[in-house]
Amino acid sequence: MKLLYQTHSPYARKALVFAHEAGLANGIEVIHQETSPTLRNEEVFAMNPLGKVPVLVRPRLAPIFESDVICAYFDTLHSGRKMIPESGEARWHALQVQAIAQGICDAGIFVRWETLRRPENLRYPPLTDGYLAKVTTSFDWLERHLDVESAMHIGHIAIATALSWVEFRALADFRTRRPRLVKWFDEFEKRPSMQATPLSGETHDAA
Ligand SMILES: N[C@@H](CCC(=O)N[C@@H](CS)C(=O)NCC(=O)O)C(=O)O
Repeated sequence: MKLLYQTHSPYARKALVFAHEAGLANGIEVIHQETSPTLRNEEVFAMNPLGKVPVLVRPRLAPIFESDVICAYFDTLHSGRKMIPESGEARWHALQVQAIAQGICDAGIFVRWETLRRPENLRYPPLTDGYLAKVTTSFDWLERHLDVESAMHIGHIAIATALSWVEFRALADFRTRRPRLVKWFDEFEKRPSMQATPLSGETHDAA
């Protein structure tokens, strides 16, 4: 299998960390791709009509895109404990936490567009503030609700890769007043799956 990847994408890293945790990483060739809504990447569009990474390219089977779907597929490929709990409240909590992580990254990318990339005269600061508030309110939700004691699940991987990216891009401070979350995150970052997948690089928006 090939994973169309980006070294600065929290979503791509989520899929790759999941693969490491599932013991699948050795069977995956990781191929870096630059993507941007303002710079079309034909190789990625050929596999994913949304033009985004990650994309999992499977021999003789259709490509799979969207990190949630790729992780769900990976979870079917290993014989260990499932990292997406199959039933009960554990399942809904893990998926809820994953959704919060996705929301943090989506809002964070939006903020980067508004603050760094959109021409200055077209920016609208109240929108940036609104999106940043979603990010910081999500940190507070995680401080209260993240199940830091449970066995590792998809939500943990998604949150760790999201927070690591928030820090990498200096988007917002989650460390102040969130000791429970920070303690858990600092421990999680030591895992070999996180150490093997460091973030690096800048987004390329123009040819
Ligand atoms: N919901 C998607 C988000 C993927 C995504 O936004 N990837 C970014 C890289 S961080 C991308 O390829 N963006 C290109 C674009 O928006 O055109 C997922 O979870 O895989």
